Amino acid sequence: MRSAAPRDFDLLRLLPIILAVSALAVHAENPASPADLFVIEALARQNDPFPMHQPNQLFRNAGSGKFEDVTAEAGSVFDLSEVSRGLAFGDVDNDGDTDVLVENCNGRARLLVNTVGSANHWLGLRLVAGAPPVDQIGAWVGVHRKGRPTMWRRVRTDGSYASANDPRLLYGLDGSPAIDRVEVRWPDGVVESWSEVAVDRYTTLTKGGGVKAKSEELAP
Ligand SMILES: [Ca+2]
Ligand SMILES: [Ca+2]
Repeated sequence: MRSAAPRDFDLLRLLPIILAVSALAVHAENPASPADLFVIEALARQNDPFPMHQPNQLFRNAGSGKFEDVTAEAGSVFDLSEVSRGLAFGDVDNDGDTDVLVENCNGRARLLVNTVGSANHWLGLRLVAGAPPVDQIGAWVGVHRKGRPTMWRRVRTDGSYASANDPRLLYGLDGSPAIDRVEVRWPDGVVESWSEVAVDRYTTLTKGGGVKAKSEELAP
């Protein structure tokens, strides 16, 4: 086993979905791209103080329902063999890509800082309501762009075992920053729309601050 020092992972323009003992989704760099897999598994060993340790794995979505193992490209942290059980996702440095916290039993937490880069534009949103503002778990948010399918995301923090994710939404915009509007379907069914939302940064959308609208299409 190599050094236990955590290291950045750089998977070049990927959108990971990361799986732990339980499964969850994450958007790292471009949520419009196919999803990849980060797998934490359990394997029992005899006469070992931490018998369930095992290296984690990362899989690239090759499309057509197939995944390829890209663990060897993902940095030395994947050489470690630890008892990983929880994964939490969030953009800890607010640079538009999703970073990953791996939580280990009887061991250090590992923060994997995404170094995928900023070649593509992105949109970051936080959805709140009330005073003090509360994150609106369950809200659906659609980003409408000309000539492209609407990208729908749901505000959520759930996913992996004993872990909670960043409730903010992250959208990859490829090379074009143009957005027609952002449509929010709040948990109580109210629909609002925003036409001016800055890209390449995070923006907080507060319930009541948009234009009341009728949803033109149903969120998934
Ligand atoms: Ca980041
Ligand atoms: Ca980054």
